[in-house]
Amino acid sequence: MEYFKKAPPQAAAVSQEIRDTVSRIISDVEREGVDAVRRYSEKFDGFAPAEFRLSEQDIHAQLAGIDEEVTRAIDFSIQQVKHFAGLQRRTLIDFEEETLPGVTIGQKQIPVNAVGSYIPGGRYPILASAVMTIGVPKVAGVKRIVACAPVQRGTGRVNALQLYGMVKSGADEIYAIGGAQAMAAMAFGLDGAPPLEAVDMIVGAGNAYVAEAKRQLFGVVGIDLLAGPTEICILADESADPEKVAADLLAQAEHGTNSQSVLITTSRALAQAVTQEIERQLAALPTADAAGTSWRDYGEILLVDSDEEMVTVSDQVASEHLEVMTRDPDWYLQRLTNYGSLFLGQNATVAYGDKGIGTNHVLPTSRAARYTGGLWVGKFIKTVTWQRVADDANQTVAPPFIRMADTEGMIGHADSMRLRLR
Ligand code: HSO
Ligand code: ZN
Repeated sequence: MEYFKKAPPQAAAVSQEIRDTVSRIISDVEREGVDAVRRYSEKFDGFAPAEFRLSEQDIHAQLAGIDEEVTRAIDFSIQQVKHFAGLQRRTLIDFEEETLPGVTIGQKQIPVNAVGSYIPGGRYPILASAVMTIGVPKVAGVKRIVACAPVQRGTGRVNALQLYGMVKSGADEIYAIGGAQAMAAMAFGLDGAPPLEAVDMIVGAGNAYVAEAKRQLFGVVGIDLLAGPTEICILADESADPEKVAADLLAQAEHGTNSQSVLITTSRALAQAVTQEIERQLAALPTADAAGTSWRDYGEILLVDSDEEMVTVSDQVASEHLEVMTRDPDWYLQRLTNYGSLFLGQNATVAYGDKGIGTNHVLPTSRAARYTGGLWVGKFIKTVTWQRVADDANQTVAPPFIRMADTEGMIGHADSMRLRLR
């Protein structure tokens, strides 16, 4: 493997400063509740309302006059994502089996009772976020979905189109709270009339503070995964169109100034053409400040000798999004093992997945694709187990387990089983 373009070395993503700030916010919200939330909201968002929960009237008023063409587009996204989540739900089955005469063991799927979803503000008011983190738990059968979103600076209001997405995706309660304080509020609950009852799991992407809050709150509540800056990796041979390759690299690079875009190719000519295309497209791209910085600081082009090496190197990169623009994308589908979501062929651009073709856009970053997939309906469902033992079956299972327990000195365990033999 040869670097055609190599990114300069970077400092660690999560600084001690972020860890300490988040830890202080979390313990303040745990101790002081809504007063601490109000203090941080005032400090970070210039917003200190009496009540953070949006009432039906607030929501109604804020949704008046929003662009109908956009709401239809959001509806389309919700439909596709919920449809696919429903198909995935079918793969989670309940079953039981008589594993020994009289011993029946089973598994059962139970949705998490209450989920808190964070809808990020940030550089762009991403409209599909609510679809991914509210629509999907809805399909899972989660009974109560709480949404938190920051207000836009100076307005004291959540983005109206994002709000539409939250309502349409199925949020039961919506709060205008942002940042780490939102994550802590959902995890611990807040007093009030009515109170915000603590949820069982918090999900959704956000900035470094939100991600760090999730990490620190894991254990108090469940989390989905720790989403860092967006990543894209493209595998391309000489058959790929440099214009599309460059556009897709830049599309994810525009997320922020630290998005990682990687091209792995067997073709030096393509590497050259893509490099030129990126400069050409950056010159006209309104978001070139972010995209250009990301490309300069994090962008890489790797030259490899064969299709096999392309697979090996790609599995090491383990990118959040992986595009395959080669003669035979299916060959790669069969062999690649590490990615969050795979986009096959010249047409399947990552942006389709981002906006709601059906797959989830909350995906593993920072090489977490080595050990997990992304957010999906199954993350909101607990696969639990159960067992039942008929009278006669005690004779089969008790003796070996009594022997084990006696050997361990766990006499209480042994006695509880001996009772079943009487
Ligand atoms: N690529 C982002 C999701 C997104 N991009 C939504 C644009 N809209 C993280 O997977
Ligand atoms: Zn994106």
